[in-house]
Amino acid sequence: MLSEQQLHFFHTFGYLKFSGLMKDEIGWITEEFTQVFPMFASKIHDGTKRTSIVAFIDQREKLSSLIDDPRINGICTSLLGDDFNYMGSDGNYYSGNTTWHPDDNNRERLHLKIAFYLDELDHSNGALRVLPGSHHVDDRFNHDLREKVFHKASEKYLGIPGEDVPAVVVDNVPGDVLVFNHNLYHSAFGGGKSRRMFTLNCSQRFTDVEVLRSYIVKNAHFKRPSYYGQAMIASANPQRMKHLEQVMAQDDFFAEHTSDLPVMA
Ligand SMILES: O=C(O)CCC(=O)C(=O)O
Repeated sequence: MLSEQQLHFFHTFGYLKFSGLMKDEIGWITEEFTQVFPMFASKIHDGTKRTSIVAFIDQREKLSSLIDDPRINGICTSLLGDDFNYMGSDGNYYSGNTTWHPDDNNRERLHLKIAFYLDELDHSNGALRVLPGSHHVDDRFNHDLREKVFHKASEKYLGIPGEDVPAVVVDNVPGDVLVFNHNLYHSAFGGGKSRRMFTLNCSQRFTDVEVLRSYIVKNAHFKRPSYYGQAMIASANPQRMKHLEQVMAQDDFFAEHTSDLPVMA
C-alpha cells in the first residue's frame, strides 16, 4: 500500500515512480513481452514507426498475473479502491518521439496508467517526460497547455520545440514502475527505433453503465468477443475477477458494437 506521502505526491503532481519495484521479475517480464509480438503477423516491428498491440498482457497468462501481484494490486487499491477495474493494456515498440499529450480529460473517475519501460532511459534517449500538476483539468495551467504545448503547439506559441518544454524527465532502469494519471501531460524525446514499453490501465469503478459502454467501445480498436483477452479471463482467480467483472458484464454489448472493426492478425 502507498504511504500518505506517496498519495499526496500523486494527487499533487499526477505521477509516481517506484524505483526497482519489479526488479526481481524483470527477466521473465521482458521475455514474455518479446513473445507477444510474433503472435500477430502484422505486428513484427521494423523500426519505421510505432508497433502497438492492445489487450497486451491479456495475450499471455504470465503477463496477466501482473494484476494479481501484491505490488501492482497495492498501487491500484491505494489509489482507486479495492474494487478497481482493470481497463486494458497496450504493448509497444516505440520509434522516435512522442509529442506532448494527456491520454484523457476526465473529471468523473481516476484512471491510472502503470508503465513498464524495458530499456535504460534518460533525457537523451527517450525517457518519459511529465508536466507535474498538469492533470488538474479545470486548472488554468491545464488550459494553457492544451493551447500552447499540446502536440507541437510549443513551436508556434512558445518558440521552442517540444523537447525544450520545462518538464520532469523520469529516468528509467528496467524494473522501475511509472504510474500516472491519464489526465497528465506526458511525452518522450530522443528515443531510438525500438523503445520497449507496456502498460496496464486501471480505473475507479464506473457509476454509469452507459459511460462504461461508450468507453470500452471507443477503446476497442479491433474486433473480439470480450474487451479482455482469453488468457486474462481463463487464468483469472476470484480475486482478479473482481477487477474484471464490471467490464465483462458488458461483453455482449461490446461484441455487438465492435463487430465491424478489423480483426487483429
Ligand atoms: O513513452 C512514450 O513514448 C510515451 C508513452 C505514452 O504516450 C503513453 O503511454 O500514453
